[in-house]
Amino acid sequence: MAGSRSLDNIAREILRGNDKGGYTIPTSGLYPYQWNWDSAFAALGFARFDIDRAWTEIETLFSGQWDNGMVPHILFHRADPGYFPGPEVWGGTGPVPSSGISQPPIAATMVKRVFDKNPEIGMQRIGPLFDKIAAWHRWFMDWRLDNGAVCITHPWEAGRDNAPDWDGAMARINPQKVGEYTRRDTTHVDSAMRPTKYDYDRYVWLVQLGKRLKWNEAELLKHNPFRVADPTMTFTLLRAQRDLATLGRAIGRDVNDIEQSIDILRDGAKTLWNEQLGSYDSRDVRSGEWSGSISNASFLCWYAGLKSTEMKTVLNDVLKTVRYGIPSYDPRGEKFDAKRYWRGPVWGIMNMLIGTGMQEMGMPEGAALRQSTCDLITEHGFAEYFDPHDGSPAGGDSFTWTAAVWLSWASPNADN
Ligand code: 9WN
Repeated sequence: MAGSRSLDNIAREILRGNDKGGYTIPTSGLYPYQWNWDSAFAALGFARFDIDRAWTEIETLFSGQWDNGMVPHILFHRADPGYFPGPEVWGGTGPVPSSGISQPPIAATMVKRVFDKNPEIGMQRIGPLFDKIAAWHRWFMDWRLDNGAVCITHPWEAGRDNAPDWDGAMARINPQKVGEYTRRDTTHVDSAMRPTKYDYDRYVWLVQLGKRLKWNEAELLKHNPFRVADPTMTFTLLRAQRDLATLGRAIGRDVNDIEQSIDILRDGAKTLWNEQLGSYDSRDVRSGEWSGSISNASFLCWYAGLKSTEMKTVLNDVLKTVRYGIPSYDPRGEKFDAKRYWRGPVWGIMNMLIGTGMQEMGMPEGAALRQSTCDLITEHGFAEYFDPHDGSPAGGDSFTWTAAVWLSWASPNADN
């Protein structure tokens, strides 16, 4: 087992190794492009040893922002045949070839943390970024709210691609006319750890629909059968708006609009409380049905600044069932699968968001989760995700966000 100092060095090497010049890929082979929330985590990792590079990561991400404010979930800076679906399948309409959907808006929160590390440099870099982040958040507020909760229009948008949360909405899609396509992910990674063909047919069908509608949000609102109000999006945007307001005040901007949106999102978060399940849950806006899913996103309430003793009880019950928390889906649920992507495995990034939320709330569970994430990475490496029972690594390796989580939170040398 490597010591924490040498693990810090390995984590730095992973970030440097995945650096393609101004942006970082999540891992080579499986994900050869710039992903939205991965880059926000990467920036935080870089901030431990190269503050300038941290700012550049976010600036490159926002170079792909669309005229309507949307920041894509993938920027295809340089074509790479190793990933499907690539730029031509998506037909993004922004300044950089891109996908047509977004991802959890954590950038403002990570930018605030990078800013706080060195406010002098932060003051030089934050100005233009503040406006761009505000425009992105406004796009969510304008196009994606359902009773104040933030909706996704594609499972990839939540970053939790094949979570059981979407099963109901996915089942209503008939992907018959999707045509032939070749997946590339299963050439890089064991297919038992990836979404199924059933899921991929529907992912691709939704991409084809969006492209046909030229990614016009008003049209998508009318025609896209997939619209799910999601705790990942709602809690991260609520948190991000708070952090953006703080940054705005620090640089003398008018933050009235942002403050109003905080109230709307706080009310929206209440609509994700599933009383029968006794947990935060996803809500299918088209059918009105609950997903009935206790996922790791359910525990992002504290990160969003919401107190919840009920979720604390749920968390302790879930943690009793695994060696390494927090599983992406409740192991007591029949859809739990310890190895398959977002249907069971543990993700360091989610642990960090949830854990920092708990630490900020003064909950001792936060430090315990940090320690358990430290043990997981120390014993099992910098994998994309892990089996919650035995910690065995899954998905891609030398993974950017796991290295970033280590450097900025899980390592005993990180400032917590
Ligand atoms: C699709 C890059 C991304 C993460 C997502 C994760 C996975 C992509 C894929 O990888 O999704 O966006 O092809 O499976 O689910 O959260 O941002 O690491």
